[in-house]
Amino acid sequence: MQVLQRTNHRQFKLTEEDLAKFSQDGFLVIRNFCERAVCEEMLAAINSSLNPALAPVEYEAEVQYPGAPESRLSPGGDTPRRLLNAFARDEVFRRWATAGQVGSIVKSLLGVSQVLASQNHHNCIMTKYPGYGSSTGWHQDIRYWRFDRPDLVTLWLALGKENKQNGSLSVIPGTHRIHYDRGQFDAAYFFRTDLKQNNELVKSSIDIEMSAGDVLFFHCRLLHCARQNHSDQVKLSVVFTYHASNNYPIAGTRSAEHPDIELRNMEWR
Ligand SMILES: O=C(O)CCC(=O)C(=O)O
Repeated sequence: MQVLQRTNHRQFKLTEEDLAKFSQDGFLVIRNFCERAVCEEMLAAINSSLNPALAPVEYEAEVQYPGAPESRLSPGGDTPRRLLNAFARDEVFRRWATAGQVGSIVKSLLGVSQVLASQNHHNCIMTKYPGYGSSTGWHQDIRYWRFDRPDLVTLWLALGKENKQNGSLSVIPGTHRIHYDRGQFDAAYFFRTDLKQNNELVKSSIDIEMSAGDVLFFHCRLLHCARQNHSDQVKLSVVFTYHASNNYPIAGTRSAEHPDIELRNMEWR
């Protein structure tokens, strides 16, 4: 697995080898990218958004993934899956999502000179609760996104431990480069695990274990999934998505609903 250690933000620069690995595998993990103090600031902001859960919230009962409560009225029906609109929730998320250090990495990964952050996709805090937090089947994030080109990068920041026990992500390296037939996905665009051809690919999946401050950058076509949370603590991750400024969202779709956000030439703290 591609794993880098942060040394100094100002000097942080991906090497040719890192870029070749990302282009090959479709993801990149950087350890200790976000300082503890900034993670703590985000956790404080999340706590005040969770008790009570401040709208807009997506509930587990709404997604109906395996393990989710049957309805909002069932036991666990009020379990949040995502605190939506992280941009508008607290200044710390805006600072983080639009920071120069993030921008320079995303630009290198996409091979472009200017990138924008989307308010319409991800832009959320993933809240995976024990008990009622559901698992998410194999999928590509691009499935519901509409852009000129299927070339976006997501930044996933762990605010605590993410491992098999508490519902970490798994990815299948290289799957962002494959052309798929529509029939390899079900009606909801999940990758069908009843097909031998698909299962051959799933066999090469790897688990992404992370600690607070680690980040995962991944391509919007990369197949990934996540387990349920079998620990006794909620798992919290901050997730934003980026695209080249000349990769336009298709007008009239959800991808174009709110304006994209320019990145700054400043650090997050
Ligand atoms: O944490 C999860 O269950 C999966 C999240 C995810 O892959 C997504 O929202 O696209």
